[in-house]
Amino acid sequence: MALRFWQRKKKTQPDSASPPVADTRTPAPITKDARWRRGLTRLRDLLRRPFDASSEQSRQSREAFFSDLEEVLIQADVGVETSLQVIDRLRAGMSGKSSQDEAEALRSDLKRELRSLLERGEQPVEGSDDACPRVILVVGVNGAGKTTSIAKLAARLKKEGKTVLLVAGDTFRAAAIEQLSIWAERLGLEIIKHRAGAPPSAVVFDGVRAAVARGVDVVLIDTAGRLHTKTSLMEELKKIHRVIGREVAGAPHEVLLVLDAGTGQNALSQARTFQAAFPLTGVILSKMDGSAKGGVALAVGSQLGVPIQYIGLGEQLEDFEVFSPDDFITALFDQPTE
Ligand SMILES: Nc1nc2c(ncn2[C@@H]2O[C@H](COP(=O)(O)OP(=O)(O)OP(=O)(O)O)[C@@H](O)[C@H]2O)c(=O)[nH]1
Ligand SMILES: [Mg+2]
Repeated sequence: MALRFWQRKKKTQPDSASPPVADTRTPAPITKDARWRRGLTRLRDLLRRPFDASSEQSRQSREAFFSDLEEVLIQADVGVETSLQVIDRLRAGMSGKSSQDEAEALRSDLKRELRSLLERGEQPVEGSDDACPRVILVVGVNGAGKTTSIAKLAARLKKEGKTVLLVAGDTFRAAAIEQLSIWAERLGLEIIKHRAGAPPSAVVFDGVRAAVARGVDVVLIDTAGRLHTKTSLMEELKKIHRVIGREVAGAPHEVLLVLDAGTGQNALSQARTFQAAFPLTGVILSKMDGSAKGGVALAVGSQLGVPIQYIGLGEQLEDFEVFSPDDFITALFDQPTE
């Protein structure tokens, strides 16, 4: 995946003096595994239901289990078609097997099936990993979590020793510019912004130029989720995309679509609309913590052909992880080890 470049190109330069995250909260640090599990609690509880002892006792047959599971997958917004495919494959895998340790066999087959759905979205992303500046355009519908995800990603990159420039490409609302400015200040990052109402492509132009001039490693461009002008959102985004490409060859190197996990299957139709405008290199699946509909992660993998690159597991800066099918499946099915 494209994000390997951050790991590969680690610099030795130390992080700046004030830690970016410390001022937002001070609880005891929790492990990555615990963060994943906490973020996926609702989906995990839902998926556990067909395996519950009480369901097992009242269940008359294996078919009744499949029917329970089908209901749960659909409820989790995995999508009807994908859910039915999963059930068919499980059914085929179990045929001829004895009923000894049936629940365990089904659980392990289900894990395998769900992991394979996630892995279908994991194809390599095109584009140079070594571009400097690396330009990342962040898009998504209103309220999806774009600005927050940019702050989380910026904090992560800064921690890895990258220099990051933020660009307030959402000029639609003054509050949007203010929101990103507050993050920039908190994280100790530079920001390029214009006044509210200015053309978004103009601030993006200035932002990319500044990034080239200053030699920053990564430019993160925030965008509006809606527009109230005559221009449609997609047309405006296409224009921004073109402006970036004119300033830096091969840019934007990443176009990350933020999808709110809670919007379930609707997230897929949003994604298709954006995909029709320009190629997406990845998805940030936000607000996974608040949703039992996070099954959409499985549908994104299997239906969009775009990898989920990051996952938002809460409102805090550190509640943001590089997406990993293994971590996802472990958090859903395995008992904590600590
Ligand atoms: N629980 C939770 N809340 C999140 C997450 N990501 C974002 N949020 C919250 O979602 C709300 C909207 O987030 P924003 O980042 O402002 O969304 P946006 O896409 O920039 O919104 P617009 O600029 O209005 O289009 C905020 O209250 C965030 O704190 C997440 O992973 N988990
Ligand atoms: Mg925003």
